[in-house]
Amino acid sequence: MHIDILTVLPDLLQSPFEHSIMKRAQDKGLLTVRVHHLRKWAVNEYGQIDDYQYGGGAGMVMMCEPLAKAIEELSQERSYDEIIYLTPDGERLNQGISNQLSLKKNLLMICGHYKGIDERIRTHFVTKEISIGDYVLSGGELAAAVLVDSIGRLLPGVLNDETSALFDSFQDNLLAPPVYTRPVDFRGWKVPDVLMSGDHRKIEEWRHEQSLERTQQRRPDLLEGSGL
Ligand code: 6GU
Repeated sequence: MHIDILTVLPDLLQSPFEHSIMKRAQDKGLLTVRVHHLRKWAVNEYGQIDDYQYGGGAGMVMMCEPLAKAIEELSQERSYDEIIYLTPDGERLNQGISNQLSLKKNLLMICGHYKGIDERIRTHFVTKEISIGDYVLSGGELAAAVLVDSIGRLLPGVLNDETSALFDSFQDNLLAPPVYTRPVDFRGWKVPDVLMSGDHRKIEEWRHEQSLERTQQRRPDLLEGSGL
């Protein structure tokens, strides 16, 4: 998969993909991420990419021209399956959306800033609008990092058995069960006996029960309509 990201703060997107699973995905050639500075397509030599909004009011709006030029130039190199605008008024991200996007080949992500981007770019170029939750961030960059991470780890070959996405919270609409490691007794707090029993069927049963219980307690909304 190839992901292009358009941003006015490219530095903010340097480190997030240089570690751990995202690094491995790129080292293995399964994922390429290119961060593009929108100022490259600025309307003048001052690097202008935003302007006051029509109708008045505080806050700048990201202009049509830099975004349109950037999108068109990048589109000559590859044909995008989705052009995604990260915005708090987009569709709220969930595992299902990440699963679907992980099947695509080329994605372009646009990080908004200030009051957002000119509506005409949303109408005529953007194919999908995503929010990562009901709170406001200063810009779309951290949201793009979240989205790339959640998609990247799903690409075939990125995860091994140990990190398999099959057992993630949400992959089956259930939260993950509790986990323990050495020592078996820490300050008198013991690991559940069943995990030391060596009975794999019993362990799987226990884990499933714990998942269900945890989901019922913390996120009953995930169980509604799932038939569980
Ligand atoms: Cl995608 N962008 C911004 N600026 N704030 C957000 C968001 C995105 N998702 C949740 N809050």
